[in-house]
Amino acid sequence: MSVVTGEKEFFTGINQIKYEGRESDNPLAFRWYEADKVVAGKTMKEHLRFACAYWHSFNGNGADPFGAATHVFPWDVKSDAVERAKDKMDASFEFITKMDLPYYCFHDIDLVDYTNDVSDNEKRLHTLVEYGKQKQAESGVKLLWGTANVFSHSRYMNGASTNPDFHALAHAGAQVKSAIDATIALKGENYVFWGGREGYMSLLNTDMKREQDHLAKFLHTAKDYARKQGFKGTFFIEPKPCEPTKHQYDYDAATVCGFLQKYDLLGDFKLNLEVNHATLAGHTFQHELQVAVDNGLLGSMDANRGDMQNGWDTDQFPNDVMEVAEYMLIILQAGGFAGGGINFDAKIRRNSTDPSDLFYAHVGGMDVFARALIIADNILQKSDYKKTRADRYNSFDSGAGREFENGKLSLKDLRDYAASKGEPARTSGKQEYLENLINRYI
Ligand code: XUL
Ligand code: CO
Repeated sequence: MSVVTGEKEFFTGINQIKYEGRESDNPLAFRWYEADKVVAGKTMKEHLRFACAYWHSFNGNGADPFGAATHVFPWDVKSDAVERAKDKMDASFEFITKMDLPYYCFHDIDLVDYTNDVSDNEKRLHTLVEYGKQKQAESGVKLLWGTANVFSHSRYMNGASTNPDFHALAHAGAQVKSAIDATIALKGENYVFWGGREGYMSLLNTDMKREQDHLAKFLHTAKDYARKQGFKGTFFIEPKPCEPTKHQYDYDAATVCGFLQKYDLLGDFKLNLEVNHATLAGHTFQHELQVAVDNGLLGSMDANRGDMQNGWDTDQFPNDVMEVAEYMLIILQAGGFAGGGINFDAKIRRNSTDPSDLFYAHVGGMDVFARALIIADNILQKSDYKKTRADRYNSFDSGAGREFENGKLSLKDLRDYAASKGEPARTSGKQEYLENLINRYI
């Protein structure tokens, strides 16, 4: 990939980030991520399908509930909203190509600021989509997924598609329609629904059943529209248990699996899982991945991490090799993502104010996944990990156990087996042995 800048270079002094290997002491180089290196039959680039999140990297300004913006962006200065948005897109493609990231993801309002005028917003987005087409063609960067931000505007304070006021729901429809149009025009490979306000703050004022019916109807309506426009990609639901609502309807992977089944949405929809959302739901991310894989619904992931001591969505960049290796074990065994990839839904800290900080963050995130991919592949190829796990279940491979799996045994048969065989032997689960494997292959 070659670097693509606009008229002005925004990240001056930083060139394209390259693979320099383990011994390099250059903080702006990859030690593990070698895009074309083949691991387990595919290149790293094909396995990992990294994407840059437009919102955190080019809009998020470091503001928090206690303080104003700390990130001052040189692309955010022109007074005309569309001109400003074009500068931002120049900066974003410069960053993405310097990082050698193959994909990006956006919300509609990340690309250009919106007003309260539906038609004007459609025009603005269309202008940026036309500009984006040129940038994509010049660089080869592709759109992993698009989405609509139907949670920030005050009209969505009671929900978007689950708003008790139909008028607000219709506005969400308008935004989703043009975000789908934009995704299709930019050849987006998937479309995401994250229901930030699709939930409740108090059950005292909420008809939960009616709201969930509306959510499902809305998803069907959006999906039917997109299919009619020729969209071939997958729709992803991104689970999160809470924040900003007290309770979000797309609570976790298992909840969304049940929801998709109940409302006949399987087939078009899969999951976009996020690490920090799993933490908030009281699950490991490995658990969320495994639930998705077991249901044939692993679509994509938002990579980040929370903070062990904080109970909110801190969206930090991933850096824990042990943990990410466990993710990659599951992802590799599942044969990868169904259409999605690894989107860095992560932000640099409020006090990380150098332009290079955004590069360090992505270098670290890409390297930790590349390293984890190699570790997971080694564990699967060289160790007895798979065999150890399979052997735990070998009593079901033949004899009465097999008959039970095939539905051939009655409860009385189970009783007779137990009575005739006495006590089962104690068999170790070998947890520490398996945990040590990861360290052994790092
Ligand atoms: C919020 C979050 C979103 C979605 C897209 O927690 O993860 O950025 O990924 O709307
Ligand atoms: Co996310």
